[in-house]
Amino acid sequence: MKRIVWSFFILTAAMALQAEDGHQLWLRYQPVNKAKVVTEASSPTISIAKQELETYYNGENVTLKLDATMPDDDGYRIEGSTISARRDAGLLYGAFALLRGQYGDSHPTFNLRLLNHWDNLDGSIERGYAGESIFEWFKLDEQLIRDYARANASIGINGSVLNNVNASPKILTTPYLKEVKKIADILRPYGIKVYLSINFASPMALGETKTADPLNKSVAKWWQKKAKEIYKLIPDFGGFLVKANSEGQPGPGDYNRTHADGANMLADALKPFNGIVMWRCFVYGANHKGEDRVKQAVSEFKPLDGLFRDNVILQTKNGPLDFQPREPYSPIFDQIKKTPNMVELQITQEYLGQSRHLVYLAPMWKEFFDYVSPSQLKGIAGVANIGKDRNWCGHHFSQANWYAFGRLAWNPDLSSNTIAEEWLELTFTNDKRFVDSMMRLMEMSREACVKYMMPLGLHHIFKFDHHYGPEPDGFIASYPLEWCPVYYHKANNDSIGFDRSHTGTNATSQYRKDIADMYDNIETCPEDLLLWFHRVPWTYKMKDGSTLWESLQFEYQLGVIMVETMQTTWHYKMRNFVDEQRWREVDERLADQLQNAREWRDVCLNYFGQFATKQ
Ligand code: GCW
Repeated sequence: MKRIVWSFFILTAAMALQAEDGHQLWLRYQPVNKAKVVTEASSPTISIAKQELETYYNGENVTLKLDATMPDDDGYRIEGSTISARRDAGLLYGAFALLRGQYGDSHPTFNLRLLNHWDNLDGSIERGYAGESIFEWFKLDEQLIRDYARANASIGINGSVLNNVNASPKILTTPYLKEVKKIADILRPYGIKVYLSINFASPMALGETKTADPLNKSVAKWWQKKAKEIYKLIPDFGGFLVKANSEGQPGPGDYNRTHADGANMLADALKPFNGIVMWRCFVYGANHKGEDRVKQAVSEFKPLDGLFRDNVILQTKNGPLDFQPREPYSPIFDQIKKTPNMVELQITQEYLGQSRHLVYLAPMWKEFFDYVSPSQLKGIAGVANIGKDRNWCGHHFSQANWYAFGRLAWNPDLSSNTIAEEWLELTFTNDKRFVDSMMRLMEMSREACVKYMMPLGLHHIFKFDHHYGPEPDGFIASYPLEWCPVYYHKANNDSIGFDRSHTGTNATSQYRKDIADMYDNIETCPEDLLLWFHRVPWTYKMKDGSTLWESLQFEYQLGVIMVETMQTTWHYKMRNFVDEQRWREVDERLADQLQNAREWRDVCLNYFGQFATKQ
């Protein structure tokens, strides 16, 4: 009897261990304990590479070799059963590549491949849809942080900004810095550096200076001392990320100083330790109040180009507005030539159905790289979608966006399909019947989202503040116009759309010549950005001869049909390929997504129809 109970217990425990709750991400290798790893080099990073291979590699022998003749980056070479790299992080990346079955030479396109966490010190996450922050101050779950580090290392991410850009000054106090050090110590062997977002007014807010004026000596001194303290605890600390004079955050503008004055003061404090400042260009409503919001970043930063220290990088969102499902690229990337640029992508789906909708973002990011060459960029940052939810990202398919971000940060030439295929095989099964269908489904998911949320270049018609559902009639007189949907679509009985051509705000002129010409002319402007750049009569003839109003109805309807296809495919055809829990959780969310897509279509067409059918 006793024995039966005991074995029952073992059996259920084993089943519980195998429960497919998504926590293992794309790292579901089974231990085979077969490989013998030979290496003369040693470091904590190499030990991790060795352990991964010895546990999970299904081959006999692997040699890990540091090779000083290789290019000085995080790349690696896998030849036969030997992995060579210049740096030990390269050996770790090579080990994960080998586990994925990849061979040959591989070098990262960007040296800075960073996650930006918008995590607050109280555990909440701004625009986070997967539970609370994994960075639990003063009660760190070290194993969770280690799992996080391993997942990042497996896709080549090499930096984490731990806290929200709307930063609390408290992060720079000694007790918090000691906690940051603990996290840095866990991340380091995985090749990941720690960075912090800082509040520009920190010294003043903490009561240690009377002002935060960047040209004030006591302020600069405070930052120098703070840098010293940080580097004593964390010798390889990466640097600061700064949101200044934006959406109510303090900044140098509060003292009539420029962004360059502010960034340079911080850069000087970090310089002796090789730290960098990533200064965000997401600014509007301050110095250029009243100007078309999509123009304000260029207006603000272009005159400062060339005035920044060499350890300052300007970090700009991919589009000029705010992480909409489809935006043209930000013209900053055409205009800022003397200062290094970084692009900020958003992995967390603030305006793309959050963790309720299946939207694979790689096609959107690839679209950005169609216009902005990676060679123009020094680095890439992704606003993370990670939280304490058991499956990390809230939606099993949102994990694909974390994965895709890392893979594109390493190699932006990879196709979104290739990445989806890799991820599906690692995360679910390599059964072709599943993988082929799901690749198609993932690839169409972003276009579906654009169609049911913002067809033909409509934008910012999201519900106020939480940005989840539709609110095309949104207007609250006491809010800045730039937060009101009606300001962006400007629908009336004649027309709809925002004229950003030379007859309007002339935002098109901020682009390089060929692109400016293309967007400016209604005939050559891509139809999927038509209402972004042009004000168009409802009766306007589209390229296929239908009217604008007919096309708008068609697009909304098609968006819904695409989600129906996604939902139907998963519901009726994928069940046999996926474990019960993950199948059910995705199925429930797809049902919600379909309902939401219908709501978007109905609310928007009802609203716009009031105008469109008036002629
Ligand atoms: O997208 C908007 C978000 C804010 C965010 C801001 C920014 C962190 O709605 O929540 O604040 O952009 O990027 O600074």
